[in-house]
Amino acid sequence: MSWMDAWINVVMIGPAGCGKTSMVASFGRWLEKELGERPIYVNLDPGVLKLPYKPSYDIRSLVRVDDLMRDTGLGPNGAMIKAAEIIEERLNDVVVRIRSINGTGFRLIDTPGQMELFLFREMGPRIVERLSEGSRAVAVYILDPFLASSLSGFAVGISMSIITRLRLRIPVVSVINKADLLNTIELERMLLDESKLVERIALEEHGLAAELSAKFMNLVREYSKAMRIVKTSAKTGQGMQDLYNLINDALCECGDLT
Ligand SMILES: Nc1nc2c(ncn2[C@@H]2O[C@H](COP(=O)(O)OP(=O)(O)OP(=O)(O)O)[C@@H](O)[C@H]2O)c(=O)[nH]1
Ligand SMILES: [Mg+2]
Repeated sequence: MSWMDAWINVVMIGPAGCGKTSMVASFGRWLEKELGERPIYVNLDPGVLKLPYKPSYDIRSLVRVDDLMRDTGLGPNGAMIKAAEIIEERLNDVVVRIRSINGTGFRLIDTPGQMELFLFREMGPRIVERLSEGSRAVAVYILDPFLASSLSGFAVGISMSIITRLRLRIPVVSVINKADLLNTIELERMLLDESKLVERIALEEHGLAAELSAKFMNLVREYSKAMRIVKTSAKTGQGMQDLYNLINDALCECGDLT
């Protein structure tokens, strides 16, 4: 294997507070302990205050949201956008620094709390494209566990993972995190059984919402045939082997999960 093939970039993405940072730490620890891997950790969130892992590259060496708020008087959202602009201006430098870190194996990438800054601006797609050159990459879309506890919410979560696929142009796997906290509905079973799905939608939704949910779930089911979703807990470590398998499958030449 040449150094060019050496990295597997794993980009953690999902809505604010879904557990991206915790997942980077938890999955990294699992890789170290169970597989003897030596992953490197990359923080791309300029707004985070405390990290539960030791980053080999930290975007806060370039820009910090708290400093920007103090120095410019901007509020948290304005400062976040300003930070994204600064990162975009220096993007080449950021990529060169990350690529210069020696090693092989997993590069675990933590992304900003506000997912739209990473996905809908140029920052995310461009960084991912540059880090993927000569390496492999997969995004882990972390579904909001509260959304995933209803069918319509689950459909919204899955649609975001499809948008992630479209924007980052790499395979995406989905997990429902915080499994230790919530009773997520039996999604897998329901996705496979249309009559149960229709029954459930009728129970949860009414009128136009029911009609829309049913149509949307059909779309979701089409995708879900090729997409396994696992439940994880970044807190207890539950589901890390499943996540590893999912990532492996997504990277396997025989199948692109999305
Ligand atoms: N119970 C439980 N709590 C979790 C889990 N994963 C994360 N948390 C908690 O959820 C909160 C947010 O976790 P983070 O890892 O900071 O989430 P994030 O997506 O990085 O958050 P932002 O970057 O601020 O958007 C923290 O209080 C975590 O301790 C989990 O699997 N179970
Ligand atoms: Mg975070």
